[in-house]
Amino acid sequence: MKGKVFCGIVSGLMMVLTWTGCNKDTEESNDEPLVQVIEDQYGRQLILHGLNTSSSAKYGNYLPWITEADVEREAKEYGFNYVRLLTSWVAIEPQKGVYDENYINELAKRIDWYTSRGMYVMIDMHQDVYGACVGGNGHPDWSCITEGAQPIDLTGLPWWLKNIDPTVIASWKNFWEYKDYKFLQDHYVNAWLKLVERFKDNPYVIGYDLMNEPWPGDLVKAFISGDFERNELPALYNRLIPAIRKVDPNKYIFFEPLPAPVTFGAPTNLPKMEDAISDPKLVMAPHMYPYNLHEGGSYTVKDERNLRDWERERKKDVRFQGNIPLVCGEFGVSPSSEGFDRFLTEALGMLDRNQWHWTYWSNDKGGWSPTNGDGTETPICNHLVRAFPKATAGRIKSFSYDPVSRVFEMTYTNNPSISQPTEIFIPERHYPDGYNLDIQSSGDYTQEYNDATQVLLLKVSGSGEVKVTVKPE
Ligand code: IDC
Repeated sequence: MKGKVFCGIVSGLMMVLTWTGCNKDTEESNDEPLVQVIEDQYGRQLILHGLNTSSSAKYGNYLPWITEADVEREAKEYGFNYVRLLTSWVAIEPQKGVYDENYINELAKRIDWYTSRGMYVMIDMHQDVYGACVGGNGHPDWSCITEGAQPIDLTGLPWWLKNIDPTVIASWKNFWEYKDYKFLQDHYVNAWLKLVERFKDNPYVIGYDLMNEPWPGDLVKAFISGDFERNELPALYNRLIPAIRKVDPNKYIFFEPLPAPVTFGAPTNLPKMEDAISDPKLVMAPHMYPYNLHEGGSYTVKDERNLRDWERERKKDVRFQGNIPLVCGEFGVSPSSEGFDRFLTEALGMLDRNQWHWTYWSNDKGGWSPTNGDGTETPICNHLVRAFPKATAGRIKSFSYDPVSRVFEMTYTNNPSISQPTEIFIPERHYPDGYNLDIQSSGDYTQEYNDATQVLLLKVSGSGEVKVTVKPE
């Protein structure tokens, strides 16, 4: 019964949001190229693949469960070049105005495990359901202002539905009420600055995900009028972005829309976000969870529609935001869901087609993870480990990898002034009998495969188009 009620709530919300529409009048056209890309310090275009690390960091000592060996495996065996590393406000500022330097040092140690291997770290300020004080995680107890609201019993319902608890609603309402509770957002900004100051000089810390799945207090403003995304949410971003830019003008800043029903493919109402530097480095970082799959069901026709809607709407978003890059910060599926492999094939194909980056939810062992508790792989792993252009000395026109035929294709325009080679990850597991490499280029080229990293290094002269095809023997 409870399940039915909440399905009804969700479907209702989705209809309202679709009907509310979005504030964009850009028309879709399928062949308009994305203009802005994420670049490394050499000017190469990056494509970022990796894992959310970790849900376990929401609790206890707020550190992910990983060891350095797990990071090594991701870099070498899986070819990942990216991580969405969870931290939280409570971990940084457990008491008002008191920062936990010991925690920040431990976090820095983990960050080094990645960055010393040339992997990029995006720091995610995570929360689910506000904070532990109201049954969630992320925001510190001292920031919960519930003003006498009484909790209701929501046991047995999915975790995210706890967001309708009156104590959660009250905490969020006051967090967004900048006029009356200025100190809350001011402290949130300062907690961010603490991290930014610490990590700004590490070129492999690629940027900052301002808030995981920002949730409104006023549900009417969020889901009926759309005003939460037009006012309160950008107001916080417009405090955070200039504050971060004063300390760090270089890294990418990742911002998220209202999570639901954007995650199912609905439009957003976010206005165009402005960076506080002349050459903006903003990245949109929405999540993608088709409804049935997220609740453990199978990949239904409705979910397929969610995925198509998501692609269409996010294309509109990035254009509206000025052709900015996009990272799908979270998507995930249980390997016991019927159709999970078709979902992964379609979702990953869609992300590649748009040159969008991703971090899979999550690396926590078992369940949706690519690895089991004993370290063996789940069926998820073979999907996530795929051929892709990690870094391209030029601009990608298109790339794709077909997990059935195992054909990887890529076309890019070479930029000979970039000193570093193009790096394409070609996982040996998918080419047990070796692979055929075909390179079409008007300029001379040299290529070399590094067995240890499973990366093809390609150096091309001239500024012509280069076409790379990899096929199994
Ligand atoms: C989930 C974890 C689950 C935990 C729950 C609440 O998988 O074990 O009980 O959080 O903390 C999100 C959130 C992300 C969720 C994930 C999967 O950002 O924290 O993790 N999800 O439900 N938004 C949509 C899905």
